[in-house]
Amino acid sequence: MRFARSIGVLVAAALAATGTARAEQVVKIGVAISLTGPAAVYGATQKAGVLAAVDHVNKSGMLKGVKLEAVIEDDASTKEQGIAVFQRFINKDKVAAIIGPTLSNTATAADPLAQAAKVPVVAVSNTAPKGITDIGDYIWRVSLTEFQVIVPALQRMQAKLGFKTAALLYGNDDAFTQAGYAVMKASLEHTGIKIVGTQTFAKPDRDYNAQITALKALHPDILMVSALAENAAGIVAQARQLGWNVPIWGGNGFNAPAFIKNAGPAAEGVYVGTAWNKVSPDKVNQDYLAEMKARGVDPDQFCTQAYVGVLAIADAIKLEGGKGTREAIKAGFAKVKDLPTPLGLFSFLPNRDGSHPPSLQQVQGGKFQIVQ
Ligand code: 1QQ
Repeated sequence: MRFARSIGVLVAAALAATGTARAEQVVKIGVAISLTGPAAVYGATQKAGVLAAVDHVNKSGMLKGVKLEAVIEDDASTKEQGIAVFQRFINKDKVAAIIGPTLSNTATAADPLAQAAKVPVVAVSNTAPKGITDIGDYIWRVSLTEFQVIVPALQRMQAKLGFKTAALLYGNDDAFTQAGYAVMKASLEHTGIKIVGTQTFAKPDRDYNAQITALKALHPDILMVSALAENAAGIVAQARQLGWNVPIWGGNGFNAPAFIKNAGPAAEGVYVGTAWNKVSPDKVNQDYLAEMKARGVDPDQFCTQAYVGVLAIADAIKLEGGKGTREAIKAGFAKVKDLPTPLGLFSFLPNRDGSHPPSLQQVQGGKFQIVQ
């Protein structure tokens, strides 16, 4: 008894001396991602990226006295559920920052709530150039826009294929697929490439034969497609079934390995601009790949961008001297510059969009391979 008491006193004294008796500050991050609905293929891998990054940051000791905690909720790929999840994060969980939502379409509806409540948001997969970060000064993004990826990719694609004409096919019921189409159209026109035909579809569509047949008859040198992964797989499979062997170049929706799986052999040769050079020999990227392998995760671009979203929040907290409040994180974001990440050196631009080098990849042997 006496011994136990004196041990207790000793322990208390030791804790007081080292300061470890003080509770760790837990910084909650709300993660609104699509675990169901048409964007679920992206959400599953985003979740793996967030969880890995939270572990990475917490184990690294880079945020002394601060522990990150992810609160993950399904935005169901819809505006309505995105809004409901944001409301919960803002008012009930009282998170310090929000990552997500998965789709630009959802972000256009949910982000204004965070802006009004002054809760910083980091988009990790929204690529519509307009209507995201311009919502306001609390909205930031890690994901490169379609403009940032497609414009440099177009130069490389043209150098490779030397095409002079193009046909366009896009989803007309989604903020991202519409924005991707607008970027494709503008950059083709700017480069002097003739757009010989344009067709549309909607998310619930599964039969694209009429659109493909119409475009095929125009004999374009290339087909550019702005679609989410599920539609993308159907479009590519049906184009090849119709015997159309035109080079196909997809927008960001194609970046999910699920696209390759669902399209099968028809996916071979398809080009996609990407934000992540997965074969980059850079040490940060190689360490990340090893870390993910140890977790049993085969990361894709979306996983990596979600991981970097957490790194950006952690860096913002560090830059604000370990403060994990909403205001501190927002202020810290403005100082994030040349942060070493698996995406390369990452900075936020003055308009709160992200900046780092983009890449181009092609499906070869059933996998995305970086075009060197
Ligand atoms: C967006 C996208 C999707 C294709 C991926 C989540 O880029 O909605 O902006």
